[in-house]
Amino acid sequence: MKPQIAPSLMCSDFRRVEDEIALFERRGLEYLHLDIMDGHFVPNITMGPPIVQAVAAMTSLTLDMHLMVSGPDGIIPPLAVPGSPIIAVHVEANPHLDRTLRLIRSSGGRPGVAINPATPVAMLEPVLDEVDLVLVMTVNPGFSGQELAPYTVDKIAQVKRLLEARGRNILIEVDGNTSFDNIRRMVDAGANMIVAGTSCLYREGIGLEQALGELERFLEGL
Ligand code: S6P
Ligand code: MG
Repeated sequence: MKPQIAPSLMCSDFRRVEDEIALFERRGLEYLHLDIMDGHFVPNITMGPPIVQAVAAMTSLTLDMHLMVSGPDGIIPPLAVPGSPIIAVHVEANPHLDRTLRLIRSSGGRPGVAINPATPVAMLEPVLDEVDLVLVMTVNPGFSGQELAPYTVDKIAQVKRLLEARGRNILIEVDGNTSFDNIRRMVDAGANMIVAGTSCLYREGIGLEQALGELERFLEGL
């Protein structure tokens, strides 16, 4: 199956964000990736519940929320939006990961777990049967436009093997420097959902619609 494209909203041109989201809908995309940062777990701040709610009100795309937030439980209820959103939390951000995943499920979300480049995949093992998505960070979270941490591609393959051993066919999302060359290796390793940021979709000197067409054709040719 063709990998899913999840455009990263933090890379959008906020002067025309509604038009950009409408383009994704017209082209039949299913997901929109929202990066939620707290200035503590990562050294940047992006958006919180009011913006997430405003985006939810303007689209029928499934929101794919990536929480880069220390101790995220308090922010999960205000992120409840219609349409079974994905809410992925970092394994490093919380000593009570199981509780958080249950809270996401009981708030109407689909729980996901995210992992930083330098965190071993073994940290995910206990919760692999509890989540609908694994998010493998291939850059250090916090910013777009960064270099790939090359050793993370093998972590995608490790996650894929662990899931296969459990007979679980869930989303394996990859986030960070998803250039065309890197996407090829990431998909070969097992990724089936690509966060599309500045490396493949929101590119300098090329319109969003044209870039999306190129990305779609590239994925079809894989
Ligand atoms: C980074 C965030 C990502 C970025 C995306 C940007 O912390 O989680 O979702 O928005 O990585 O992509 P690129 O191609 O600019 O690295
Ligand atoms: Mg992200």
